[in-house]
Amino acid sequence: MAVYNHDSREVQFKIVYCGAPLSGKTTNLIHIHERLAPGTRGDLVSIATARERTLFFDYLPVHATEIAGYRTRFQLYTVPGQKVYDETRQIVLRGADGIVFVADSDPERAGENLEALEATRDALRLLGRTTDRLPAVFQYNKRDLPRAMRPEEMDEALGVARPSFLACAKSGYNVFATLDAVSQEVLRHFHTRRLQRDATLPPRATETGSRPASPPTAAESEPNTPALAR
Ligand SMILES: Nc1nc2c(ncn2[C@@H]2O[C@H](COP(=O)(O)OP(=O)(O)O)[C@@H](O)[C@H]2O)c(=O)[nH]1
Ligand SMILES: [Mg+2]
Repeated sequence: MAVYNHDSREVQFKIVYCGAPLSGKTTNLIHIHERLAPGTRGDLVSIATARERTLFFDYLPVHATEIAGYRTRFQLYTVPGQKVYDETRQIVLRGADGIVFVADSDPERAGENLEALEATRDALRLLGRTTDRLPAVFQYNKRDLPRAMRPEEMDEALGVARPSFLACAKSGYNVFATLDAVSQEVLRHFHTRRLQRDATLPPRATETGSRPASPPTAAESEPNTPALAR
């Protein structure tokens, strides 16, 4: 959930990259890290095994623009796709404000995509989140593969009814478009919730004109944009 720090005037959002093992989640974060100016991002923290598989998670903080006088920071995480890391996935997904689901366009990975999508939904459900309301963006990665599945086939296989980004994380194609889309959706949701909340509350004597409204409570933070809906 969005975290406010009134002292440092920062608001933080957590975006989690999910998807099948080896679908390209870490590659997305590596590209983002490489392309952003050092002043706008922190270090990429990757905890991987010797064979470069993500063991725990990857983490990359990204500073964005100011919203209502607050510096906005996006915390990007990846979760390991392997089934054995169910518990880790759960921990990383806790408090997520938005999801990027990275699907592998390799037809041989179709089953793993679906399995990963189910695992993501299960983890969110266990966290008490309504999965049809969490801002999410689907990225169909590895479009450079000659045998890549057709996007419509992938829509059908994954039950995706909304536009997805066709990407090649290895070259960086549409990596930022994906990040922009999920960030916009998270921000839109956040503002909608704040406006809804402000409309139902009497004005507060302690708030000045330039100070944003106080943060939504956890219960109020459930996004209302359809996303991971079946
Ligand atoms: N052909 C191709 N390979 C990719 C692409 N993106 C990632 N990969 C490769 O897929 C493998 C797994 O990527 P990685 O980011 O570690 O996957 P993760 O397990 O989802 O974090 C690596 O060898 C990447 O180089 C892509 O767009 N096209
Ligand atoms: Mg990884």
